[in-house]
Amino acid sequence: MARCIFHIDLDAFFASVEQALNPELSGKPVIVGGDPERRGVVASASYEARPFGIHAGMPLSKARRLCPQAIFIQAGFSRYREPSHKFMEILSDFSPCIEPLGLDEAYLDVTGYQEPYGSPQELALAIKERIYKELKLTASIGIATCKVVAKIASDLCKPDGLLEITPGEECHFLNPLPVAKLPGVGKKTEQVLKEMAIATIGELASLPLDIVKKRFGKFGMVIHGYANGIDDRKVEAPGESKSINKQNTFAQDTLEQHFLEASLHYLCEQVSAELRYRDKQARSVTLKLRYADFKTITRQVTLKEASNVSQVIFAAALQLLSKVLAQKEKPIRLIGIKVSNLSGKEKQLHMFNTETEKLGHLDRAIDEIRKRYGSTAIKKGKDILSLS
Ligand code: DCP
Ligand code: CA
Repeated sequence: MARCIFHIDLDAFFASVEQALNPELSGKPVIVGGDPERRGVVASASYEARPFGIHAGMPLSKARRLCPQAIFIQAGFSRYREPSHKFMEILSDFSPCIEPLGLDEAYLDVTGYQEPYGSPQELALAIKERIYKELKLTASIGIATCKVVAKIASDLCKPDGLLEITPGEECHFLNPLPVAKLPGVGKKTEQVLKEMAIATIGELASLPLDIVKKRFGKFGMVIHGYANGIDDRKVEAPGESKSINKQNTFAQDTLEQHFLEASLHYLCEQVSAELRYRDKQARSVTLKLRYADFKTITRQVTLKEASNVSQVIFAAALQLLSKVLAQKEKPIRLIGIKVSNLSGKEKQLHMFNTETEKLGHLDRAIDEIRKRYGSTAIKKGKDILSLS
């Protein structure tokens, strides 16, 4: 039986929460970021601000120039946590098979759960109605037989949209879209495909698999499958995930050691914070590097004892990076970190390991400050380097 998968994404999440909290902002261009006089970028722009060309990631100073009448608000993560929890709770009332992605999006496998509603679209409308009634937020929902098609569909019907791609229609829907719509295809891959005279998903789909595989390796097999509407990934509850991954693709390939280390430090901070948030500790740390020619390598190390302390994870990752850099001088396009072999927080720190214990306290203090004042409120030396 074909699966019925929803991808549900809240529209302009941070900006919409601000509008829901303050009705005076509704219908107006709202830009959530930091202080535009200082350095910072747009985190979320309301749909009223988007016709001015404003999008996430744009420097706030530019956003101010393009839309001076916009209302600028500094992100307050504590204001977004509750609506995010409630959003996930609403979704789990419709199907137990939910996979949250970040704060404001989730996959929901509703196979079999749509019957009482008459159709998947009726079920999706019921979800949208509940979200609006309880949170005063709009959501866009893509419906398809697999994750990748559902995600692209929700993206295309924003804001406040609903788009169902019925079984068998996947390729018809995907074929004319630009390749950049495929998850995982960023500027670099897009450029390489362009050099191969591939601009649309349909063109990628009809390339022989071995050509794509030769050019992009394993990653090529994945995007070729996606381009053909093939994606067997299950909708999995986060509790079931056995690892945490973070990775970063650089704007330019690099071999600059300080930059690589700073990026790695930032990624280690992120995975460690997520471990602490989930009350987990990791025993294995894996470094992933993708070179300019798309060749990808991984190197793994097992820690003496499980940890969620940023500095411990970073030290392990740095050791792996240094070893690789000493062996190979080839520009790098992507760096990633994975922590796995996870355990609960029952593990006690050794009494005598006061240095690690202190670092753990420091991490928790930083988590608390970031929770209250936002992720950019406090930075360690290496992160500042990676941002500059
Ligand atoms: N976010 C951020 N920095 C970014 C991108 C996103 O802080 N560069 C935060 C703010 C967003 C939230 O994550 O509100 C969700 O990200 P989305 O990419 O889903 O963006 P929006 O929800 O704002 O808009 P859209 O309607 O396009 O989903
Ligand atoms: Ca969103």
